[in-house]
Amino acid sequence: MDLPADVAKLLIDIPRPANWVPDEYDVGLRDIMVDWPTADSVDVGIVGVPFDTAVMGRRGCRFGPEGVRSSLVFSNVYDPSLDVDLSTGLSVTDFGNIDVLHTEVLGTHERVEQVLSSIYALGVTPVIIGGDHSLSYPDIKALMNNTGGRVGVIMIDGHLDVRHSHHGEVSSGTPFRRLMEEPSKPLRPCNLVEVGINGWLNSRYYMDYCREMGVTVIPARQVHRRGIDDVITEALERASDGTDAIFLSIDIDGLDLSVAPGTCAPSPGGLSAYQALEMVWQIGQHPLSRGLDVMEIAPSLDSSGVTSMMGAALIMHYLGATKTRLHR
Ligand SMILES: [Mn+2]
Repeated sequence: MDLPADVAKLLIDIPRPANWVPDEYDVGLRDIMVDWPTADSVDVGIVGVPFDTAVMGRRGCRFGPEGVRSSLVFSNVYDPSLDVDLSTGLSVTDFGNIDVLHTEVLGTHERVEQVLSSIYALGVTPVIIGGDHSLSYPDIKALMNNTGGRVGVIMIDGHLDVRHSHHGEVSSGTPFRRLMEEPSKPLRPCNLVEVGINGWLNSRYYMDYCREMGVTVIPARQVHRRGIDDVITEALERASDGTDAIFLSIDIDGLDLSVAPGTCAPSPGGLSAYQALEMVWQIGQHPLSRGLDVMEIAPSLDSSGVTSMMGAALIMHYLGATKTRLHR
């Protein structure tokens, strides 16, 4: 596979991690990964974006790609609970990390949009490891650039992320308003579903904005009371209504702080590990699913690496769901 030269030079190669605990009957994710420059085609491509300059609070998620990749090393390609085996029928690569500009938020966004647009143009479904949530703007913009019609977005997050700005600056709290205000093919509010909103951390002003615009907000407490299957059904209905593609964006702070302590703003009462995994499993199998980002994992704020392990498990579920989607 060929990427344009100006795009390829924005990618920093990551050596494939070593296998720590070999067993001749195990097949690990690292064993099935292919090298993209020599592969004929690739179904899913991992892309790291080590950038957290748009976090206004506790930083550290620029090390998210490193933390999550270290946990992915331990992944076997078979999950008995899903009964999915990735050892055949799915081509996975790692494009490495995008060469970001740590002192320039918008300059970094331009690079991310450029790289991911080229990856989408190859027909690859990207799995992006952040990095702060401001980056979901270029992640989703790249999909919009490669889709004839509209894109629907389902996001898991403790926060609404529809701020005008942080005192004039683009931040990790602004990406979804920016997408809805795009001049060309903007994200339609009726196709945006925000799941897991929670805690004493969101302004009434922005909740009112979402209601007035017609954004679907399903707070964490409602998820716990309704049950996750019902929430997924509604989310998919809304995100697929009149759209050509669905993007799933996960801010790890949408999960409960017991399973995601390693992030800027941990969330008491957020989604459980099971609820988040089930969302990825079901949404990733939808015929329109075209990408995932897993954002805001900060290993330096983590407890025993559990947040990185959670991120790796969400990515493995998306790989399993994508294989199922492609072979249906
Ligand atoms: Mn967020």
